[in-house]
Amino acid sequence: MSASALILIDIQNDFCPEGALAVTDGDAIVPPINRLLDSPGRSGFGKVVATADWHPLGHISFASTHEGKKVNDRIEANGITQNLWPVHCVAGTPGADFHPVLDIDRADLILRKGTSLHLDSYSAFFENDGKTPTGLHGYLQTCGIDTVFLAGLALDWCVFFSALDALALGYKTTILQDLCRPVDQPAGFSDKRVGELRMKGVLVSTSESLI
Ligand code: VGL
Ligand code: ZN
Repeated sequence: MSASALILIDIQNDFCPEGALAVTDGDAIVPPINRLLDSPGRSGFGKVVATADWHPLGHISFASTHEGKKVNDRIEANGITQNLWPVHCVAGTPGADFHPVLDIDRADLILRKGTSLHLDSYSAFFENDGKTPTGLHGYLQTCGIDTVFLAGLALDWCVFFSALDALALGYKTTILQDLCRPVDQPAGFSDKRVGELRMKGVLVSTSESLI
């Protein structure tokens, strides 16, 4: 028996237009995701998981945390390269809320990540040290899930690293590309990331294949 989960990555106000770390057309994925959640039998997903980027003030990923650094600079901290971002998804702020139109009530599990002050977490499975678990793998295993479909923001960061980890953990992993949007800085970066995913064995598909 195979069971699948839909994992919705970081569909939060700060990643949508007008947000602190706005992804172009980030909000455009919300209506088709709602339609997918509404489709008969929820398209057969055993579980729906929604993640939220959820940072404390002064988080390591914020450029403003590091004197003399600016957005898009990189720092090395504890042997990990950290990209620096604008202040975003601060725990408990409106920017960290899910997009208001997202049908979040359909989620079985809401998982917060990036909650450690000194360690970021792009992936829904492991923090950026590559080994501190978020607990998602245990949840999915306990529920008998062996197949995951990923959608959300941003394709070339949190969706990308979540897909890589899912694959490495042994899940059959598919990205629903029409239900993702990238940061894509510099232009073309996202295509490179998607190419890397394909090469490693992640399937790249669209929501049409499910409905
Ligand atoms: C993300 C940058 C910083 C994401 C989160 O959700 O893709 N990107 N924090
Ligand atoms: Zn973040």
